[in-house]
Amino acid sequence: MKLYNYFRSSASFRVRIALELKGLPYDYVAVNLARGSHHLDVYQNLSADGLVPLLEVDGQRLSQSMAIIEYLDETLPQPPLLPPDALGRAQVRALAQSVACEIHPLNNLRVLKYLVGPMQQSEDTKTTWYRHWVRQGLEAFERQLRAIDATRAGPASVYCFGATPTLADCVLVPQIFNGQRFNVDFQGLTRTMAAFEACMQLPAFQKAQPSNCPDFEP
Ligand SMILES: N[C@@H](CCC(=O)N[C@@H](CS)C(=O)NCC(=O)O)C(=O)O
Repeated sequence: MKLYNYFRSSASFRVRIALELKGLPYDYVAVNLARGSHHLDVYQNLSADGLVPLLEVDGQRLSQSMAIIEYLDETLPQPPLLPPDALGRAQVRALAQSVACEIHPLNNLRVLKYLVGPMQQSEDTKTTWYRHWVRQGLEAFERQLRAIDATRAGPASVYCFGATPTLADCVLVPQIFNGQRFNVDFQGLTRTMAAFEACMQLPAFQKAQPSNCPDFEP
């Protein structure tokens, strides 16, 4: 398996976590987004959308981090990243999508570059934009976690959902790392940050983090 990715990319980080949780070895192919390597023909010829991550597996190329993670979960079911019941799966997917579909698209590299480039906004405006959408999105995430906790049977959750990490944790943790880079205020997001801290105790999350990537640059 070959993962085209970038140490700082949140969507890539999601897949690296899932690969580590599954114990799957992979070749790390760095695509330097900061230097625009994803715009080069060599990468555009591989990737239809020119984004990372891209997973090459069994002669196929898969894009979109959540689709990749679900593929990994279906083809190597242990340890599971989705609950066994339909309701639980819907709740975990909703949590993951709250970050991946509501927060991340407003704040990824091309959107921020467009703000300060063609839209001629200042770096300060860009940062205000970033912090606003991340904070607002994480407040919704916090409410979602609490609402699920209130109705979920069994012992209190350690992670986003239950006693083992799920797809929701694979998506949350990179968003928190990203928010930390922009000094987002996490005050009051106690349930969310408790899940984040619990994840970061696990070797899989530690190994997948940006500072442990071969292309890491401080
Ligand atoms: N929804 C996609 C998002 C992919 C994406 O936007 N990746 C970012 C890095 S986190 C990227 O390649 N950005 C390049 C750019 O914005 O120019 C996924 O989950 O894989």
